[in-house]
Amino acid sequence: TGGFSQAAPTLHNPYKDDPILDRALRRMLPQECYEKVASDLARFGDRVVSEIEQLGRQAELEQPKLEQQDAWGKRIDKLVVCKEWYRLKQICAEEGIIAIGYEKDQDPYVQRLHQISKLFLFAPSAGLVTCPMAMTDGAVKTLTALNLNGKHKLATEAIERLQSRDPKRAWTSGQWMTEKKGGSDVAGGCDTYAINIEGDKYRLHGYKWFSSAVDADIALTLARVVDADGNAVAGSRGLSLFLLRIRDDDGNLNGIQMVRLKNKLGTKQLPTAELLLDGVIAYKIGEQGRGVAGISNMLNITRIHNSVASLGFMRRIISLARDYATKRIVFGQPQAKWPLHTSTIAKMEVDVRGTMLLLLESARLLGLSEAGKCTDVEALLLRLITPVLKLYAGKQAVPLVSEGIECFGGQGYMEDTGLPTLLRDAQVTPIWEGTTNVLSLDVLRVFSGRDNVLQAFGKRVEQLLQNAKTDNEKLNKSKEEIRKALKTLQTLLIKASDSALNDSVRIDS
Ligand code: MFK
Ligand code: FAD
Repeated sequence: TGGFSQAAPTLHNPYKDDPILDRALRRMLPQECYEKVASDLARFGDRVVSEIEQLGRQAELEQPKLEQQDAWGKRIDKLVVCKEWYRLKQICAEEGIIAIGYEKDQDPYVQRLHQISKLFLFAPSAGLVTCPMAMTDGAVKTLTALNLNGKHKLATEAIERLQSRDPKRAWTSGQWMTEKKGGSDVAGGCDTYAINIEGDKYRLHGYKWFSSAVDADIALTLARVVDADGNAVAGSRGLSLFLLRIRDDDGNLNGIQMVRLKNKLGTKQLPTAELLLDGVIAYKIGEQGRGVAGISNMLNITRIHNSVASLGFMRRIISLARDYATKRIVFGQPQAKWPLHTSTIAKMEVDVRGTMLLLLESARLLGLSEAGKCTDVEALLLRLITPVLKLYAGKQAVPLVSEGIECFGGQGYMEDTGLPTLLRDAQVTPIWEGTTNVLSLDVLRVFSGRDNVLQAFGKRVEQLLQNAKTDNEKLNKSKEEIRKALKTLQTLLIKASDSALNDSVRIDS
């Protein structure tokens, strides 16, 4: 009695185990590129299983701490993060998690598809190091888009280091937008002020309410420039974008006090701090008063990364549940032999596959747009798909991971299985980087006053329907239904964006 022990679920190579990723890449990439990418992903998948998974788990078990004073009462604000967290960051550099997205030796869209696929394999094992990676990618994109490379000393160094493959040189970035009064309504909530020292150099004073991965090297943030009379412009047009170093070369904080670390439902591996900015030296980058537009480049990148994380959590719970279904005997046979159980897993699988294809399409469009090879229609589609993908994947993740946890019965609820971490961490994905409602409003922002977006969207759907050649009567009927639904959707979107323009649905209220 009591001698039975249940065989645990096995984590298989997430690339070889994925039912759709390899097939999709084979279809989307030129043959030669496909072979190169597939071989890197298959090798990396082995590394996830043999090394990365344990590091990520340890980061969950050994959570960050903040030591604010030394034994003698001196304020030190020392952030203590486990060595596995640092090792994971080094692995990101070695594996080119950021670099791949920017390398130019392949066809324009190949690098983003490669990078996003690699991140997808990494995300559920990464101990949330994917959060600083998202912001780091967003920072490279933002600094590059502002054309600062070679023109601005710190920005030039940052662009090189943020995508470095050398762990000793590699930097990461933070993204400090949210304040106590508002995270969605950044413009309404921002009470950080910038006082000019000289040229583009300022001192920042304010309080940032959520600052994740605060072990980073640089940050992008928003503040209001104070003029010679001590006044600052209110609202969105008063916000400017700033670049700063968090610590100097000796590791001393740059006019920053870490007030406390957040006590969170999940993302416990990740140090998220409240920061008092008390004279931080920062550089205004981009045009004054165009801070929100400037940081949007970062938002759109981190929103794609966020979708990768949502999908990664969903894929991980399904693949563990599938494996477990062959091992757990219920009522005399493995779960996998019970149709009711397999149909539960099948339903999750279908949901995830659709979102996965949308993610890969966004990566393709992102790569094309960055190479300047996007048509106008494709550029609009990318702008449209990004918030839709983020909100949809985030919204899907929590119920789906919860369903997946249930597949393990009581064991799914046990901390030492590591499974509850997936559910806790999934819960953040619909919240940060824009909540579902805020992103719905962003979709309206895209449609607002731009009939060409509707046309672009309609054209792309029609193109896909035509490509899906079929003589099957049932599928032809579905196509007709999709066409009808598209017409209705277009009418609804026109109405909604008209209302947005007429202020009856105010984007800024
Ligand atoms: C594991 C992976 C994890 C990922 C990393 C996680 C770590 C970081 C966690 C965070 O949560 S960081 C903070 C994230 N914060 C948000 O996502 C804020 C959510 N709120 C919004 O997105 C609001 O819609 C917004 C702050 C943008 C509203 O601000 P405004 O100033 O009221 O917007 P307004 O006036 O409509 O737009 C100003 C300009 O920006 C306009 O350009 P123009 O002036 O040229 O017309 C807009 O078109 C432009 N804009 C706004 N959003 C845009 C955009 N442009 C392109 N893309 C967008 N998404
Ligand atoms: P609110 O804006 O108060 O939103 C509350 C509710 O109101 C939501 O349901 C929202 O959808 C709804 N709402 C808001 N506006 C509208 C509207 N116009 N119409 C309809 N509904 C609306 N921020 C950073 O800047 N940097 C970070 O590194 C960072 N890290 C984070 C880490 C964690 C773990 C978490 C949880 C948050 C982090 N954030 C960070 C903050 C995050 O981006 C914000 O919490 C998020 O954007 C929501 O803002 P808020 O908390 O002010 O909520």
